Amino acid sequence: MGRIIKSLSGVFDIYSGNKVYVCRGRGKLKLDDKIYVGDLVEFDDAGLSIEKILPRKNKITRPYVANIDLLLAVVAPVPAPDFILFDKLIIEARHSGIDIYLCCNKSDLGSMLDKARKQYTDCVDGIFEVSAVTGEGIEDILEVSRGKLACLCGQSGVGKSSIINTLAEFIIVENSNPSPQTRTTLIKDSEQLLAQCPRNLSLSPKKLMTAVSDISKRIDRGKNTTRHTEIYTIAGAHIIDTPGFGLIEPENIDPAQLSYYFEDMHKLSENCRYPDCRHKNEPDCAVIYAVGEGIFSAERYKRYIKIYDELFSKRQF
Ligand SMILES: Nc1nc2c(ncn2[C@@H]2O[C@H](COP(=O)(O)OP(=O)(O)O)[C@@H](O)[C@H]2O)c(=O)[nH]1
Ligand SMILES: [Mg+2]
Ligand SMILES: [Zn+2]
Repeated sequence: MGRIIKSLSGVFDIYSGNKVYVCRGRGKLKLDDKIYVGDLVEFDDAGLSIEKILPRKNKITRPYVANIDLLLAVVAPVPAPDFILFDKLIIEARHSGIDIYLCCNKSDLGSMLDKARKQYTDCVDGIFEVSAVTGEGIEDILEVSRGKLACLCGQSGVGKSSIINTLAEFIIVENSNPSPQTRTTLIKDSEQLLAQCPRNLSLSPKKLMTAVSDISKRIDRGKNTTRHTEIYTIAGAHIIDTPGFGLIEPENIDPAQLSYYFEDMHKLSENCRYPDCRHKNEPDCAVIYAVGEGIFSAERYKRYIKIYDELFSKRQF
C-alpha cells in the first residue's frame, strides 16, 4: 500500500516504505475511476500499476485531492483577492469536514489581516499573515500542518509554490546546527524529498541536507506556473502544492441549507423570526439586522446572496 504523492498527465508517483514508485498503469481500475493526490492505493509489486483505491476520508475536486486534514487557502494583495472563491472553499471544507485556514500571503506588500479578520474570524479555524519572501509567519503554517495532510489552494499567483519553497529553505537555514532529534526528522524528510528525485543516491546526512537545499531551489519559484498537484513533506508536515484555480462550484448543497455552511451567519440565525429563514427578505431576520448594524460584514452577506441565487438556479427538481 502507498500514497499517491504526485499526479501529472496520467503518471502517478506512489510513496511507500520510503521509496517512490512511478506508476502509469491502471491495473484493475476502471477508466473512469479517478485517482487523486492523497489517495491510499494498492499497487503491484513492480510498482507498475495501481490496483485499488482505498476508501477515502474525503475528497475535493478542484484541485483533485483526497484524504486531507486541512485546507490552507491563500490570498494576497496581488492578484486582487476573489473572496467569493474563498467563501466557496469554506463551504466545500465544511461540507467535507475539513479544517480551513486563511493565509494572507505577501504581507511584505501590505497587510490584509484586518480585512480578513473582520470577515472570517468566526468561520475559519485560523487566520495567518505570512510572507513567502521575508519568511514572516511561515512557521504558523508548519505548526498546523505537522503530522497532517494539508492542501494549499487559491488563485494562481498568490504564492502557493513560493510558500512551499520558503518552508523548505526555512527548515534548512533554521537548523544549520540541529539537535539530534531534529536532525533525525530532517534526514527522514530529506530522504523522502530525495526519493522524489529520479537519481536517489545513498548520501551522507550532510550531503543529504545540501541536496535537499538544492531541491528546494528547484521547486518552482513563481517563475513557472504549477501544472500538477504534488505532496511535499517538510519537517513532518505534508503539504500539497496545487495549480491555481479560479473557479469552484459547490455541488449537492440545498440553497435552503446554505447558511449552515456560513457558521458566523448560522449563529445569528437563532434570532430570526422563522426557523427556516433564508436571510434574503424575510421579516425580522437577525442576519439582515446584523448587516444593517454593521455587526455582520455586508460584503460577505452580499456574497452569500450571490451563492444562494447560484445554487437556487441550479437546483434539480
Ligand atoms: N512580494 C511578495 N511576492 C511573493 C510572495 N510570495 C510569492 N510572491 C510572488 O508572487 C508570484 C507568484 O508566486 P507563486 O508561488 O508562483 O504563486 P502560485 O501560483 O500560487 O504558486 C511570484 O512572482 C512570486 O515571487 C510574497 O510573500 N511577497
Ligand atoms: Mg504554483
Ligand atoms: Zn434570517
